[in-house]
Amino acid sequence: MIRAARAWAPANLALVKYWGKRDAALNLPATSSLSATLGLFGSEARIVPADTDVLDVQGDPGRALRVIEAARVLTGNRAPLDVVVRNTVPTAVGLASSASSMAALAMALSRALAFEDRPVQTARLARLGSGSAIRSLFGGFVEWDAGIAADGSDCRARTAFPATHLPLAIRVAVTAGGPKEVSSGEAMERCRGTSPSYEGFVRDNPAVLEAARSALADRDIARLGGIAEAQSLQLHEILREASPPIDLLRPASRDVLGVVSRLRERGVPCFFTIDAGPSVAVFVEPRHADAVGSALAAIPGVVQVLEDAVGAAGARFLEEVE
Ligand code: 2P0
Repeated sequence: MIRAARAWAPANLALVKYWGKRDAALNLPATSSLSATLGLFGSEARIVPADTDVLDVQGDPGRALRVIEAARVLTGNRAPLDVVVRNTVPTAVGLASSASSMAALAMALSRALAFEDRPVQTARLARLGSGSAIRSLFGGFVEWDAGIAADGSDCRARTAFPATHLPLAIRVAVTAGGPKEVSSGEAMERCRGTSPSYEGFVRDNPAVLEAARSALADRDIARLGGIAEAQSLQLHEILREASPPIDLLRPASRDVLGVVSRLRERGVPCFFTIDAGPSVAVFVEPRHADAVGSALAAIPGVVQVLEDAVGAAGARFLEEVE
């Protein structure tokens, strides 16, 4: 028996980065991370009973199949499913569409296959689809512990601070369309195996996370921004150091960094973060969001500026199912 189910999950942006796995089969991260959940951009998953499996997933269907198979192993329910997953965030430009889509899918499966009273299992399934998806289950500023247990039982995520603790607007400078050439999972493995500074990145992670947590507790945008920008630059340095090198940034991405720095010199409290793609997200006090948006839109090579903010809520069920 399958119940019809619909779920929505927001995307998230990493301030302290997850990069590399301590266990690839269980998809356990080598580093703990801290992210901000978005308010508007995300993904919707819809599941209805079917005669045979139908999978219509925007993005990588392999990830979705992994999550569905894990849900079937968990419940023993192998009834056919009609699954649709749609993103409201551009796919594969480094805006965590796999995070929101896999979080939405795991949520929808939990209702369709009746394990919604087991949130730890929903979190495990989301993480199997995409590591960072576990963070999209929660709202506000989210911490995801790498943990040390071999079975992943201490690899958990939670809201560390609600969105109201430090209200921030987000403007995303989209600098290129089209899918990424290297998947995050493959890029992580290459960095782990070949980038000289990867080991230091992992070693420094607990201290970086603690500093970010303390900056957030103090509502100190300048300190938090310094950490997020350093993490982003370090991530992309590790990528360029890999063999063969991975350079995900475009000239316009680098131009955005210069504009953010000039805005800050003019007294606008803002900072950037870049995940695994060429787009750059800028966090800013809401009263300065329009100024940041206009400055980003004026940069040649910025094809679109997305408007969002740190969101209060993580993944949730949508009640009506057509
Ligand atoms: C993050 N990223 O913390 C980091 C920073 C991108 C840059 O997590 O292999 O799709 O599915 O666990 O979660 C993107 O990688 O990787 C990511 P998998 P995922 O958000």
